[in-house]
Amino acid sequence: MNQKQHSAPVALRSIHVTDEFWQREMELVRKEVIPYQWEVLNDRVKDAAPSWCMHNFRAAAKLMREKKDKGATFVAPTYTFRGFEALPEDPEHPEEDRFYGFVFQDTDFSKWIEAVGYSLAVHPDAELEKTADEAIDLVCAAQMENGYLDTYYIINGMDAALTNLRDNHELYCLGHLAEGAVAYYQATGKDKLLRAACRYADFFAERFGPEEGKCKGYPGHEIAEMALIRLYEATGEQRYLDLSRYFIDQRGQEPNYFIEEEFARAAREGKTLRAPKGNMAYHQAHKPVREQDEAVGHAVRAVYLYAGMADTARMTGDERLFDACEKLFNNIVNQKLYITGGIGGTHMGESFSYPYDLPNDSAYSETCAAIGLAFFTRRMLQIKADSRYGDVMEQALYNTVLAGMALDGKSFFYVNPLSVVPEACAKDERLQHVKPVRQKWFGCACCPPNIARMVTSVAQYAYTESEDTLYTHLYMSGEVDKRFAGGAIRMKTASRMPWDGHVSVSIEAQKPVSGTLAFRIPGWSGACSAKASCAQEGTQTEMRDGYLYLTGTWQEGDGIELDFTMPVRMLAANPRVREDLGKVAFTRGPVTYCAEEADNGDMLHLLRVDAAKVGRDGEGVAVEMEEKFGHPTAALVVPGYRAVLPEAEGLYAAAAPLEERETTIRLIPYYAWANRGLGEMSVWLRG
Ligand code: FUB
Ligand code: ZN
Repeated sequence: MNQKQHSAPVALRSIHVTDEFWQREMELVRKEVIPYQWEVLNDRVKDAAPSWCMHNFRAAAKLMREKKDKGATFVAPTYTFRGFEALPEDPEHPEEDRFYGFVFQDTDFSKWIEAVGYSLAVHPDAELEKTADEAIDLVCAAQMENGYLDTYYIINGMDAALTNLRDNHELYCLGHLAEGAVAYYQATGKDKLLRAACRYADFFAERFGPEEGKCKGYPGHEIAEMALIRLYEATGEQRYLDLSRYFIDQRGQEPNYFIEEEFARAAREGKTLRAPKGNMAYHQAHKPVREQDEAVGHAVRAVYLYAGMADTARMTGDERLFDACEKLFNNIVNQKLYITGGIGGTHMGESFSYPYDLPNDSAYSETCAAIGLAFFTRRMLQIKADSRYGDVMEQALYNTVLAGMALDGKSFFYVNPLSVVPEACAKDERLQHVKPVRQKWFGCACCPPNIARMVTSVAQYAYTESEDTLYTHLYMSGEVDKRFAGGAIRMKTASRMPWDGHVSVSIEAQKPVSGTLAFRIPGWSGACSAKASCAQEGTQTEMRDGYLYLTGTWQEGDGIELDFTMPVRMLAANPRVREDLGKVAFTRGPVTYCAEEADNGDMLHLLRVDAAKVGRDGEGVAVEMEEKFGHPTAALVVPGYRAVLPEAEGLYAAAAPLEERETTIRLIPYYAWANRGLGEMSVWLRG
């Protein structure tokens, strides 16, 4: 691993996004999602599944207060398991002392405060900050003296804390809390939540580790690994890096902690357990991480782990760990990635399926998993700027991540299918997990707040920096400030991505400054040209791993013009993917397209693309800019046919060529589907 290539995300304060496309998304989150989510966290939204999140913090804070007031006479509740998801018997009258919701319900707050932090970093808002500060006061009031902070156990009985790391998410809650706390601290300079997160992390750092007598466990749902690195980077405290590394090194080692834990739990409950029930691959604990070369198990857990592995590999220079990340990345790309940038082929365990099993209508493709894939690939880019990682990051962001949220920011997808027939979703129990329209909220609300934190921080996926290089991974209009050893520059980008491949970069600088500007050459671009006009001669150009490096002395008025051709691409899947054989899908730039009933009528399976007319470079497809979705989008108009239904309704007849009539097939960006009511959708079409 070449240390010199490492980079870190540019601070949000140093980036000013003015991009037509991303600015709209960011404003949606700021104006719609963040306030809406706060209402949901407080169970004030009719027709949306209650969160119970702030209710739980209130209940835990009350317990803590009572403990303080009553001192020695306080009797802590004894652990009562009320289910992985505990709901009130009478939803109208929840009991104020009870814990409700999923065991990880605290993370609804943590993700919200993280998005708030990112938003405040670029858009100060005194009222929002006040609400956030009050929420933080409540959360901190729920923290125990020893630093422990998970309302599920605080309320249900601390005697069982740390007895089910595999399923009960205490370390997941730590991870999200740390991520939220760092974001809020970096935005506001207020460290109350950061101190709480550190105390909770310290609680684990004191109890977990290789030393004798310490717990040998690790997270059942990963995220603490990358969050602890973030805490380490924010505080400089070595113990957080050590703990993250410990979790990574320990996962999947023999004896398997989760199996031992399960036996211990059974013994504690007076039960006899013959064989453990847990599936270690689901938790990526089936073998040590450096030996893992296939992405398996719960998809969100997996990519969160890989992100943590990449972080740790970067921080420690661990080559074997990086190699494992690289193998896992390749495995995802070569065998397990939907063309929409989604991952997770099966709803069974919300998991990766076996190689090349990528069903379209029953896809799971959880929004959080695509977000996790962006986490992982951005971290791989931080180790090594290689456009293969950037391509996948971009594919996930522009397609499945954005599809997770309606264009008005008011409803969300958890599952992101590539083919939908509403009647099938309603009547086929195998598709119970697939919703043909976005939902206002979810009892298990992991995805919407994850979108909020992703979109508000998207600029940190566009730009990373090392001491001497500013990397551009995604193109979005705006400005970024970069300080090199010899001075600072402001780099301005003008781009109409994802609809147009021309990118114009200009430099502002008070004096000439030497440094390197690196630009990603997207894998989708047919051809690319770059022209730098610099006042000072001698700019060096180098192409490496799909990045263009321009090294020189930059001064006011210098500019770079990048041109990426953006052909319409008609793609076929590897024939090993049974579901897609004989079908084609369309992409243009980073955007994947789909056909919707609103444009093409129902029974989309009757459509067939005229591949010959489309042509090798997609020249037979018309690209039409339209305003249909409240912002400019490019639609594709594809030559094709529609099969004519026979008059006879009987099932079978002698085989004969299908009667077809010529038609055009209108495709819209996948992220924009399901914004025009109920209807069919399909990414893959017969071709
Ligand atoms: O377990 C926490 C979150 O809930 C997971 O990341 C999601 O897949 C959902 O199961
Ligand atoms: Zn989710």
